[in-house]
Amino acid sequence: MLKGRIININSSNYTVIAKDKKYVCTVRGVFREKKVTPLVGDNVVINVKDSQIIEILKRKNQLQRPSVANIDMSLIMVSVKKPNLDLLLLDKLLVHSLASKITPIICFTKCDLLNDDEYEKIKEIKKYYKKIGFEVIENTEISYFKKLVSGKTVVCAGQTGSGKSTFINKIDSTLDLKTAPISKALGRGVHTTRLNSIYKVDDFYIVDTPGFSALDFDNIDKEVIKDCFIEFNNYTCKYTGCYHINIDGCGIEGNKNILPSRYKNYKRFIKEKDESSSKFFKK
Ligand SMILES: Nc1nc2c(ncn2[C@@H]2O[C@H](COP(=O)(O)OP(=O)(O)O)[C@@H](O)[C@H]2O)c(=O)[nH]1
Ligand SMILES: [Mg+2]
Ligand SMILES: [Zn+2]
Repeated sequence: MLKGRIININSSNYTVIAKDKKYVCTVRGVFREKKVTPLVGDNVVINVKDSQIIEILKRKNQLQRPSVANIDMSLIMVSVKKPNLDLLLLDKLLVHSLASKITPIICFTKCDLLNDDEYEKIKEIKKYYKKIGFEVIENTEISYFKKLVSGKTVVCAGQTGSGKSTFINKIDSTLDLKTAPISKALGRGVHTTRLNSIYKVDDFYIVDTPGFSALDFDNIDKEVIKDCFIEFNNYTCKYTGCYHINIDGCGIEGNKNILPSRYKNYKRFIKEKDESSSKFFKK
C-alpha cells in the first residue's frame, strides 16, 4: 500500500504518482457503488500488487471547471495584447479564486509586444494590484514563480491564447504541451488543451486548463463578491452593510485611490447578481 496522487485520468485508467514513480491503476468497484468519482488531483491509497486505487483521501476542495481536486493556488494569466488586456476577466477570475479560498497569482503575458508607452500603462496596473495585496508577476519570471508555488498545487486560468500552455512548457521543457497561434485559437474557438492531467514540476503540481468561458456568480454571495474586492477594506464607509453603489456619502464609490476599472467591475458583478436573483424570485 502506497499513498499517491492521481495525475491523469484516461477513461478507466488512472495514473497515480507515488514516491516519484508512476502507476497506471484501476479503481476498486466499491467507489462506483458509492458513486464516488476519483478526480485528477485526488490523494489516494493504492495497492501496488494489483495496481488498484483502494482509497480516496479527504479532499481539501474541488473545482467544477476544470474538474480537479485539492488546489492551493491559481495562476491567472492576463495577456496584454493578442488577445487585448481584459481587466473584467481578471477581476472575475480573482473573485472566483478568492471565493474558493484559492490564493491567486496574477501573471501578465506578452509584454514583449508592447511599445514603451503601452508598457508604462501596464506597469501602473501591475503596481495597483500589487499594492492592494496580490502577487503579480510576468511570464518571464520563472524562478520567482517557482518559489511562490513551492509545495503547492496550482491551477492555470485565463483566456484562450493568453499563454497558459506556453508558460507551463517554459517551466518544464520536457512537457511539450500543445500551443496555438492566437488567430487560430480565437478564430475558430478551438481549445488546444483538454483537461485530464496535472503535471508535477520540481516540488509543485500545475494544472493546465482550456480556459474558462462562462463564469457566473451563481454560487457566490453578494457579500462574498464585496469581500473579494480586498482594497475596499482599506477605506472606511460610514454606512454599515453598504454595497457602495449609488449611496450619498459612501466611502468607496468615487474613492480616488481605487482603480476605476476595479470599481466598475465590482458594480457590474453586483448588478449581475441582483438581476439573476430577481429572475429567480419571479419564477
Ligand atoms: N509574443 C508572445 N507570444 C506569446 C507569449 N506567450 C505565449 N505566446 C503565444 O501566444 C499563442 C497562444 O499561446 P498558448 O500557450 O497556446 O495559450 P493558451 O491558450 O492560454 O494555452 C501562441 O502562439 C504562443 O506562442 C509571450 O509572452 N509573448
Ligand atoms: Mg493551452
Ligand atoms: Zn459604502
